[in-house]
Amino acid sequence: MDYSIRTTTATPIVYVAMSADLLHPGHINILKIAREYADKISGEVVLGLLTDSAIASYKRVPYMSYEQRKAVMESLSLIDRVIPQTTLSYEANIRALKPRYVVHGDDWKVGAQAKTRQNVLDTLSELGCGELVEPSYTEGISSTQLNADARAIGISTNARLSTLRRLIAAKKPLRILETHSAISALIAQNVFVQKEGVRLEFDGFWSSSLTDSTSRGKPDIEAVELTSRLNTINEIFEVTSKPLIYDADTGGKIEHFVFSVRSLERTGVSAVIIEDKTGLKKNSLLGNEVAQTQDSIEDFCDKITAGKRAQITQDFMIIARIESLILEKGQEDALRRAHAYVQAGADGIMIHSRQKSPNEVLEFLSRFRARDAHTPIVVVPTSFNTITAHELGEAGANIIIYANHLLRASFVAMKEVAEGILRHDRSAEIEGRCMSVGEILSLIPGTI
Ligand code: SPV
Ligand code: MG
Repeated sequence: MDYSIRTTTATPIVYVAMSADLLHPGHINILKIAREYADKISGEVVLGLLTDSAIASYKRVPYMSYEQRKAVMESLSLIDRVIPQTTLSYEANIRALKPRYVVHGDDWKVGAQAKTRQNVLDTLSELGCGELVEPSYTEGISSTQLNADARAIGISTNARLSTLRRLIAAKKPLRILETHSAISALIAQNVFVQKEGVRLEFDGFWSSSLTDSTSRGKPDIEAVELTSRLNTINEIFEVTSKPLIYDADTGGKIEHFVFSVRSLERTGVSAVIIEDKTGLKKNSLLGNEVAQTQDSIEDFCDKITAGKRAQITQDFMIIARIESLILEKGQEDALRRAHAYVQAGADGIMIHSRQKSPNEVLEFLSRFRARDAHTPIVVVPTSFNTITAHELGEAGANIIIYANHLLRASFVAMKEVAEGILRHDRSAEIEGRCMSVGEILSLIPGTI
């Protein structure tokens, strides 16, 4: 998208920046005040509308796209012009526009936005062009509350499905967490940390064949059928709003895969990953310790193409997973396959590795990106777990999947508690290892 802005204007400017995703009376109040200031100086109100990636850099991707939000805001008579603000920081736009006034609610004096505010003050003072106006915050209404209410109402199938593509366009890397039940998905949905003023949370869920099988006490050999796995996903979707990526193993026979694609789309799954293996599939982390056969490039391309033809929505993604490094076939083979799969219609590539070091994945990323700057790349750093998601993103990966950690963590905790009850012949000693019943009751909406 072209985000260039017209900077030269003789008319004095009142500048307001907003996400304007859930427009409410608090926004209108700010805009009315900006309008009054503009009218006093015969100026114009310029809205710096935060782009999707500017918003995604500090919170969830907005419900409405930039273009949709722009259409809404341009129709307001309070605003003369809408321009993009491509970062959370106002600095670039203030330097370009040299506004007479910048208007923002006074709520940003404390908390995560205080740094942004200070930067506005510093830039205005350096340029000597204007001043900051801070009307008092409108109590009783906020985007955060509206967002929480919207979440409680739920999300439509299509809105959830399409979120993944929007996230990929707006943010890098995405962090995706394995979920094998509604309760594990609730954790992945709600957990967050605040780091240097930025709220970090998981962007979506991974439905792992390994943990979906393990939680049913079955081996990871495509033994759990799609219907059973979709039941779990439906339970997850009942209580969450984030997008989900589905691990479809080999995708099965082409004739079956086309039906799976439609079932996944109908459920609201955003992407399916199929791996280029054939015959009895075993878990990749076993590598060549077990017999595993890689599919031919031609046959796997046919599967991708058939899947792409079968899908009904525009947004559903088919991601091709390359097992060449797992099966020790080398970089050349992995790269040849990656480019062939993209040619066949794959919407993304997953490169897998079971090395402790990230080096072979980093080499793949750098060589693939030299020829293809845009196709999204997925990595699963289960073995090479010392590299951070941020570093993998810098190296060219778009999606980082933490593929099995919630199940592995719960197993350790459950075993310890079960043994503790036997050891002490009562539960008093292990209470501290358990969530309290009170917490359980307050965790799930609708319990009380
Ligand atoms: C899974 O989570 O089931 C995967 C990733 O396919 S891996 O187990 O590393 O093969
Ligand atoms: Mg799997």
